[in-house]
Amino acid sequence: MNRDAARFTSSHPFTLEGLGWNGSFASAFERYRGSYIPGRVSSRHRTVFDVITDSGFIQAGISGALHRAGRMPAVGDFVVLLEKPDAGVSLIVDILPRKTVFTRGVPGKDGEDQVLAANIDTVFIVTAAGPDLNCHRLERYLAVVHASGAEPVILISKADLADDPSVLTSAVAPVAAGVPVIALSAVTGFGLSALDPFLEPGRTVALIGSSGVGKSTLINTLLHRAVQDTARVREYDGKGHHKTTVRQMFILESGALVIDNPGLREVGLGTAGSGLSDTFPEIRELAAGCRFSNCRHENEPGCAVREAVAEGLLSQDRLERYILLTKELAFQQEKAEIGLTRLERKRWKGISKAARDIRGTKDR
Ligand SMILES: Nc1nc2c(ncn2[C@@H]2O[C@H](COP(=O)(O)OP(=O)(O)OP(=O)(O)O)[C@@H](O)[C@H]2O)c(=O)[nH]1
Ligand SMILES: [Mg+2]
Ligand SMILES: [Zn+2]
Repeated sequence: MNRDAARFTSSHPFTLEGLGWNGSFASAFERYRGSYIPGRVSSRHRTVFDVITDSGFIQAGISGALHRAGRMPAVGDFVVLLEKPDAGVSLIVDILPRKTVFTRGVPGKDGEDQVLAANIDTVFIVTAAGPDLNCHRLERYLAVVHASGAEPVILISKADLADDPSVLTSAVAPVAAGVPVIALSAVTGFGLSALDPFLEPGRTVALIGSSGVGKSTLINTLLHRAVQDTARVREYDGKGHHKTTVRQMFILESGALVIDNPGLREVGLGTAGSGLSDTFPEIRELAAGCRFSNCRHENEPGCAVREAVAEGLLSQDRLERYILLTKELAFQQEKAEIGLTRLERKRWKGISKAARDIRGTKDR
């Protein structure tokens, strides 16, 4: 058991509910009996996964069948484990259907969006006061989060560097479009209590944002808040200065689960189609008044969106970015469709190989 495992088990006797388990996971698990147990993936190393179960923390590999089918568990996944006491290992044999899926937004080589984390309730999009505060990038993050099914919250970190934190929140208000915005400082503790409603027991929160915006520092602060054991605290600080390279789930004293992510260099839109319309809700509403239902709001006659710009109700800037992101999305989707054909072929290969294995026959 490694150090992180020790932190998990020291103060929390786990229940599956505490890990975010619910009725739909339970019914998906029903067909498994006997030596199968459910668990939640807290971290992924190259081929080994850290999994939390109601009896503690284990490490597991994945079954050959999952591997061949190209089904890779992600952090946050609820998985089905088969204990193999003779071999001294646990195997992940299935991934229970995901409640939400957070993808990189950049299709992998097989054209399918890469799943970064699963079953997330809330995503804290972290952006730092100062030069990182970039509304355009926020729009991209928002699109990806909206598409994931998780609820976005914008955090402006390092508020201690600003003279007036209220300026920070109003700076992003035009792109927030109703999404909560919280300015905070992990250093002074300013604004931290505003996170409480999102950190309820069994809720899963993921932090994303560029490298250096203070995601890990914030998690450290949240972990420390109610923890008495300072030795452990120091130990954690020891690696806090390194940039995060491994995605990992932690359990806060409040009972919430938080996932630290490595800084994202690139925020692609992937196939986050639905996310875009949620990111620009005012444009979606205005578009209902356009003469053509497929209006691109460029030079079509009877465009209610351009009319709103002319009347000063919508900024030209925001419309331009919407159009740009829409075009990018169309391009990505086309790319993904091409890739999907390839992916289907790979899947089929996996399935037919598994079938041959079962029959004990060989390809010739
Ligand atoms: N002034 C100030 N500095 C902070 C705050 N939070 C974090 N920092 C500093 O910002 C730097 C980067 O913090 P990290 O927590 O490592 O950032 P990260 O987002 O986890 O970065 P990656 O792991 O590379 O993605 C560190 O030097 C922190 O001390 C804050 O609230 N105020
Ligand atoms: Mg980090
Ligand atoms: Zn229009």
